[in-house]
Amino acid sequence: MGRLIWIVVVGCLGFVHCVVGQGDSCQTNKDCLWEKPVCSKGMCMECRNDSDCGVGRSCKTVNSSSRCVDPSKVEDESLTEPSPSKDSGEGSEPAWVDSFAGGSEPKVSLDAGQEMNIPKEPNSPDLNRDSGGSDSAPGPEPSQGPEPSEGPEPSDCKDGQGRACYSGPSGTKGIGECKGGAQLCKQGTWGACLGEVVPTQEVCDNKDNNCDGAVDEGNPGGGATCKTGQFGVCSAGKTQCAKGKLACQSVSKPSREVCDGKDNDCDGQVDEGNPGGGGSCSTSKKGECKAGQSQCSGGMLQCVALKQASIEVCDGKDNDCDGSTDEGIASTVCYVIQSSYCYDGTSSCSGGKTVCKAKSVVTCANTTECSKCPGGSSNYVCNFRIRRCRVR
Ligand SMILES: [Ca+2]
Ligand SMILES: [Ca+2]
Ligand SMILES: [Ca+2]
Ligand SMILES: [Ca+2]
Repeated sequence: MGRLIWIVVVGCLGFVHCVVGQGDSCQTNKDCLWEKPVCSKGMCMECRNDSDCGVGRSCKTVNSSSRCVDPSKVEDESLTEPSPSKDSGEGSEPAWVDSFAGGSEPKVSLDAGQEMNIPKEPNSPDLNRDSGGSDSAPGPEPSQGPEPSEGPEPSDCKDGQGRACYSGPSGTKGIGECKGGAQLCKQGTWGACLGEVVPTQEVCDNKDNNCDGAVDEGNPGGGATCKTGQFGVCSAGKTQCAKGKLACQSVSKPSREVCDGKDNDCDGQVDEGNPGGGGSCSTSKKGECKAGQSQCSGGMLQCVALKQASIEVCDGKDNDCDGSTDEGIASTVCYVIQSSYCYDGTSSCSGGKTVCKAKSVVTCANTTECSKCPGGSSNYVCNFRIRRCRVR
């Protein structure tokens, strides 16, 4: 009798409705648990044959008590009468409910042929840890068990059963980082899908995170402004995902130097070599200051005068760049030969040349006094009779 009580008490631990005796109140079979699945005359009764137990279970009689059991889980009678647990926790299940209880971590075959470990759930009971047992051992009060308002949902799997699983979008499994996992059946429902990898946002890691078949597409994490460390226009860069890492890539490549105030060829020098310049041009100035050459300056081609303004001299040019040629040149005393005699006079600038206009004949007492005349004294003789410097 004690053995029967123990069966009933322990059998009740993992189930919602349980009373000692032949059944609980019911209206239809749906109100009854599968252990006593038959609603008869308003009470849940023990099974009479396998058909009362539904698919996958059979009606087994142990010690004059009939119950629905999973034949694959029942190896001997000791499993139907589990030893009392040292823990008196609520919701404890007989060992034959959870085929993994007390065992090592199960391995479930995956789609790809690989194996993964499925860790046992932390609350899994282990009623087999003690082989002793006593009829008088007190079990938990049935009334302390969970009391859901409805009976368990119809089982959609067999406890202990494993299967491959994947919750990501179709077409992504096996692509990139995505892979399937495995799940276990527990208490008639499938558990979480363990080990699966579903699509995530693409990041720069040389992997296909979103499982679209492309690795690091769309420059993930890139596009920010950065400095490349190079000179000139090659300095400005944007972060770019390359080979799984963000690097600063130059926005502009080196090009031929042009006059723009920038270092186009990225050699550290701006507008070097007078790019685009060197041609002849005219400045806005006058006279000698008008002729110029194009010069790259300040990022622009400018016409720079070849000559600067200078003192006006008699050369037919506008040396001081004021728009007037040979103007304002002072007259000086000069000497000139006229009719073979030396004359002094005053200078003037005409046609870009200094001309000496004879004024009066140079007189002399000796030849030495003719030295100031054009060509010097050796070019003259002093005519003592008329006292004039006459060309030899
Ligand atoms: Ca991708
Ligand atoms: Ca340069
Ligand atoms: Ca430049
Ligand atoms: Ca001049």
